[in-house]
Amino acid sequence: MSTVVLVGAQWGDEGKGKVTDFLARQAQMIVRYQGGNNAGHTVVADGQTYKLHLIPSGILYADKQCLIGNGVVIDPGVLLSELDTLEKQGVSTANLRISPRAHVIFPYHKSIDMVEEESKGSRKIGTTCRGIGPTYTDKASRVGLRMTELIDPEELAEKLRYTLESKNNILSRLYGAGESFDYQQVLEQYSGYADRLRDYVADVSVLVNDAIDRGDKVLFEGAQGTLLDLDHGTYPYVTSSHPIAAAACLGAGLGPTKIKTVVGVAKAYITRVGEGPFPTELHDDLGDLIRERGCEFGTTTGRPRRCGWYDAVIARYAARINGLTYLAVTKLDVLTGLETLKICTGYRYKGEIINDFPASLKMLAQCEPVYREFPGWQEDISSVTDYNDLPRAARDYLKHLEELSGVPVAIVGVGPGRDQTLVLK
Ligand code: 2SA
Ligand code: GDP
Ligand code: MG
Repeated sequence: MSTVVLVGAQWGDEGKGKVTDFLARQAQMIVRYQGGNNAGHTVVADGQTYKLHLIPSGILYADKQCLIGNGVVIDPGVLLSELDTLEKQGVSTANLRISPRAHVIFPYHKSIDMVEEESKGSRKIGTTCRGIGPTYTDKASRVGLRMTELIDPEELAEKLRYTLESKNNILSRLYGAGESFDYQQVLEQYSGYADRLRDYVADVSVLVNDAIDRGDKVLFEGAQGTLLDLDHGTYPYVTSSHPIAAAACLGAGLGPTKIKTVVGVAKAYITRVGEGPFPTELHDDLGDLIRERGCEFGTTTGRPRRCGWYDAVIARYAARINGLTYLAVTKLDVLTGLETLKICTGYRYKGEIINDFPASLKMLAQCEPVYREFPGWQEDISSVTDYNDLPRAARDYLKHLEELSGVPVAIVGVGPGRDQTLVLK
C-alpha cells in the first residue's frame, strides 16, 4: 500500500517509534503530523538506542526523506539538540525537511504550561511542561509565530516584539508571574536557531503529494495516542493536538482520499502517563512488576507510567475513530512468566454491560472492567522470529486479543530491537 498512517491505539508509548522504524524499511518518506517534543519515540537498532522527540523515526535510514508537517509544534532549541545528538550518533539528517506552517514554541509557552499546571492543583493534567498546550492555544487564537516567520529576520523582529510585550503583560496581570521575557535576549536566541534551521524549511504538503503521485510509499507517524486526542480522548486529560489518523491529512497537507492503510499500535497490556481515568489500571504489585519489566518510564520526562490490563473497549474505540486496518501489538514479551492474563471485554456500569467508550469521565469513573482470563506462558519469547514458534498460550492470547479488538493483528513485538518483530499478514 502506498500510504500508511501509524497511530497510537491507547494512551501513547505503545512502541510507535519501533514500529515506524520497522515499516520505514519499505517507505521512501516518513512524516510527523502532530504533537511536538512532548513525544518520545524510542528506536533500538544495531545495539544503539535512539530517542526521538520531533524528528520522524525513519531518520535512521540514510535514503529516506523525513518531514515535519504543519501540524507539529516545534521547539527549535530542542530540535537542534536532537539534530546534534543524531549527527553524533552517526545519523545523517540531511534528508529532513520542516513545514514553514509549523508553529514555534517560545519560552513563554513553557512558562504558561508550568504555571497553569501548578495552578490546577489536584486537577492538574500531568502535562510534559514542554509548552505544547499554550502553543496550540496561540495557533487557534491566531497569535502564534510559524517557522516561516522564524526564518525571516524582519518578520521575526517585528512579530516577536509585540507578541512578547503582550505575553509579558498577560503573564504578570493574569498569573502575577515574576518572570518577564527580554525581547533582545529572545530575539538573539531565536535568530540563532533560525540561521541553523533555515535550510531545512520546505513546503511539506508539496513534497508529500508529489511523492504519493509518483507512487512512493509514505508513512505518517502519529505521536501520543487515540485516548489523548483533543476531541476523542479522555478530555480534559488529553494533549492539545490530534493524535488520530484523520489528523495526518490536516497536519501534513493532503486529502483523505490519499490514505490507504491505518495501523494502530497497541501494547499487549496498556499504560498511561499523566493524570486521568484508567479503568484497567493495576494498583498492586503486578502493576509494579509490569512497569519494571516493561521499563515503563516516560521517554521524555522519565515519569513512571501507570500500567494495566489490555482494554478491548479502548481497542474497539480506537478502531472506530481511526478506521484501523491492522493492529501492531508490542511488548508481548513483557507478559512472559505471568500465570494468568486478563483482557477487559466490556465495562459494567450501574449493573449494565456497556461496550462503547463513554464520553463522560464521571461515567467512566463508575465503570468496572469485565475481564476474561487466559493462561500465560513461561517460555522466553524474545528471540522468536516466526509467529508459529510462539508458545501456544501466547498465540491464543493474541487470537483472543484480535477477536475482542475487531482488528487483524499484523505485527507482534517481542522485544525493543528492530529484529524482535514478527509479521503475520
Ligand atoms: P502535553 O505535554 O500537554 O502533551 O500533556 C498532556 C497529556 O498528554 C500526555 N502525553 C503523553 N503521554 C504519553 N507519552 C508521551 N510522550 C512521552 C513518552 C511522555 C513522558 O514518550 O514517554 O516522557 O512523560 C506524552 N506526551 C504527552 C501527558 O502525559 C498528559 O497526560
Ligand atoms: P512510542 O512513544 O509509542 O514510540 O513509545 P516509547 O518509545 O515512548 O515507549 C515504548 C518503549 O517500549 C520503548 O522503550 C521501546 O524501545 C520499547 N519497546 C517497543 N516495542 C517493544 C517490544 O515489543 N518489547 C519490549 N520489551 N519493548 C518494546
Ligand atoms: Mg513515547
